[in-house]
Amino acid sequence: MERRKFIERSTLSVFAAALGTEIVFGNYLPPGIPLLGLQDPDPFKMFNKDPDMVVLNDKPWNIEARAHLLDDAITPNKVLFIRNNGKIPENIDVANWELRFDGESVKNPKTYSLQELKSRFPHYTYQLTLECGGNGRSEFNPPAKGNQWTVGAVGCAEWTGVRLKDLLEDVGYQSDAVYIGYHAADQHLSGDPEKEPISRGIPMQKALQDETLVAFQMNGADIPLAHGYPLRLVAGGWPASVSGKWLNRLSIRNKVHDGEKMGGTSYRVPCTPVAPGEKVADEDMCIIESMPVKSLITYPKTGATLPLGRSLEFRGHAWAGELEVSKVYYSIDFGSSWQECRLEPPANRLAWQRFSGSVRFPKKGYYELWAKAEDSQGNSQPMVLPGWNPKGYLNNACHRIAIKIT
Ligand SMILES: Nc1nc2c(c(=O)[nH]1)N[C@H]1C(S)=C(S)[C@@H](COP(=O)(O)O)O[C@H]1N2
Ligand SMILES: [Mo]
Repeated sequence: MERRKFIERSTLSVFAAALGTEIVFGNYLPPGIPLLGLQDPDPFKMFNKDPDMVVLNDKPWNIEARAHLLDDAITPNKVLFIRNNGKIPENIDVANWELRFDGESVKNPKTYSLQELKSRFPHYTYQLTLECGGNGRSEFNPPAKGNQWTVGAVGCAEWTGVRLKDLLEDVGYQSDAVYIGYHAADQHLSGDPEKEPISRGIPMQKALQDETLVAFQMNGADIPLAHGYPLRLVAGGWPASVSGKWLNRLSIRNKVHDGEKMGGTSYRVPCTPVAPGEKVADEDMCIIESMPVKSLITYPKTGATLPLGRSLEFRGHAWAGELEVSKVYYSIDFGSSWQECRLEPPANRLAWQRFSGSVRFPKKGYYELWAKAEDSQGNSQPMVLPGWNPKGYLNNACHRIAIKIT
């Protein structure tokens, strides 16, 4: 029998990981037959996620973390949020997976096999912060349609792959190239094969950064299925929607990429602030690029109690899109006074940074611990909601947790 007729081993191992056990006769599974077990109604088991995560939508799957789950420096798969616009591809034939380069500005269209990508180009590993542009959407008023993310659509996993710039150099492109658009193997919810759930991208200068990867590993193993197996674009510091999962084609464009969810109110905000609820003309909307400065208290969990006289050791992460975080402050008096936290440098550019502090409370009672980060250009997180926008993007308001001193 031809080997081709069977599902590739490494695909099986990803499915096996998702199912939490070996697929005993997996070698005999013909391609095109989806595994029943992958339609498991228990999303936590199916995606190998912590049961403390919160499902916001099941068609498509959208699952967020809670602040205290995100305490690790490198976000493990168990707690990394899932944001899907369409259906996760089910019949991944990794042996025949290809990445094609095309577009108006490509010198000559070129296709690489996954194997070629891995063997022909040097590998790089970076910790990269990916935050959904809609993280924090639930707080906007008037409310914005879409997944009602609170604070957990962010993570900083370790990604390994080849540099997009190395691939672009190898492919060759004309001097009029301005944008890279991605295309992927996930399917539109309507089932219409002509429609793409999402096809976004990045300008050339972001594509050519050292840290912009075409990745095949997350946290030292094959990328989990829900996060883009077997190949993913990863461009840290920008809305995670530009990091195309299940990547199979990159278009080198001579204009701003016009794929699905590049226009209208998708991942675009008013170029200048507007009043909440105001209608905004299409030409006054700008594409979101670098994400704004933000922080998250990951320890303790909100609602923690502590005896009077003990100091609270707290910690979290701060990030600032393309920039570095220069300071993080905390307050226990509702922002009336602020103290500086300890702050560590990032593991590499575009990785989030650990902050920590130690605080004593003056008497028994209810307190809130607030955190506020500032980036290297002096931009600071707002205390309350930042500028309203039609789809509720870019909420980088201060994070706060409740503490009771007994
Ligand atoms: N092919 C594809 N890529 C995609 C998406 C998608 O639906 N399909 N969602 C995007 C969005 S909006 C976000 S926020 C991130 C989420 O990545 P994660 O699910 O690995 O956390 O993937 C991006 N890449
Ligand atoms: Mo997103």
